[in-house]
Amino acid sequence: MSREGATLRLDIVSAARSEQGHPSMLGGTCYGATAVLPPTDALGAPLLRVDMPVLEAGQALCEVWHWNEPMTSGQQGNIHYRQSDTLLFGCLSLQETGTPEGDHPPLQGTTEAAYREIFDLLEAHGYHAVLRFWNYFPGINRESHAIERYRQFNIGRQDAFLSHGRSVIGNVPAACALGSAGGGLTIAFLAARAPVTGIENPRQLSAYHYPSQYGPRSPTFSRAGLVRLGGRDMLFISGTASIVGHQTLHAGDVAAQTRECLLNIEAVVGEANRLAPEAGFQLGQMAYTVYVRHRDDLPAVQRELAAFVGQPVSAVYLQADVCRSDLLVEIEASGGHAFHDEIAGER
Ligand code: 3EB
Repeated sequence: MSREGATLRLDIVSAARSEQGHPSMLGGTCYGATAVLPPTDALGAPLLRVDMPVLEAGQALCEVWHWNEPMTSGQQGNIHYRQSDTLLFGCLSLQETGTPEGDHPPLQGTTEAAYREIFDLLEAHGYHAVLRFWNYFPGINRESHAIERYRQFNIGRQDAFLSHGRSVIGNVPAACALGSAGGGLTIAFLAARAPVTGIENPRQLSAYHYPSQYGPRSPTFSRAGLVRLGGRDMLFISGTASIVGHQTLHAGDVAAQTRECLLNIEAVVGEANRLAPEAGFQLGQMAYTVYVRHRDDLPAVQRELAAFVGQPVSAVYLQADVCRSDLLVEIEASGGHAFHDEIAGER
């Protein structure tokens, strides 16, 4: 059990500040041009480096998780990680390598290898439940071997879940998957010893039941993960897009897509509050990461987010490709009671 009163906090800092480190740093993700990102293991806390333009702020930014329990850091294979008795954050970055036979697309095999390595680590350290996966790789909508790369990724991810005896429907981890500007396959994950409840969205078909028109294997993620940490309920909402049922809505209209995303996030928050009535999750308490396909769409997305959530919104805006070519925006969020106030106090 985590200590009563231990708090998980998300801090948004410049890349330069993240390098100063802090004893409560659990780990995080830095976005920007690779050359200006801090090293992966700055002061022992793992930082995932993602080659992805930061919009609005105009400088590389890091989303850093802080957790006030005693922690230790380590490296196992390709994974850098840091853990307490309660939580483990890890990340890895793999170049895509093909088999000499070349029968499978390289990204599929690299994805499977990455997830197998992650599950090996989590099993060895006794963390069964994953709160969130963050997945980034270049050319997400590009085709090779007669199949779109996002779909190759889905095959490799699902194969790793299956080979580790994990379910690929129902209580699966929350996640996001975005196209970076460059680099290899880069993945971060946050795992807990406490049980995590997968949340689905009543407005959407569960992604793990998507029909085969979106690829031969359905994506393995749930719409959100709910967990109790340090006596508080915390919610981790997956990347959320303008999808109702299983269909993309509002192709070509970024403002309408943003509103639909937010209606989906609102529905997920409603589900979480139904399952944990005492949590009282509110949109205004969440920290948002917003992935915009076209940088010129940023003002419209910001306007819709402010109108829906109210001011001030804690949000990081990034330029990324989204996993269906007709999606223009994807939004993820995390938080819990007092989470946003603590972030606001930090900035
Ligand atoms: C969607 O709802 C949009 O493959 O891990 C969102 C979140 C999306 C996670 C993933 C994909 C993923 O299908 C795309």
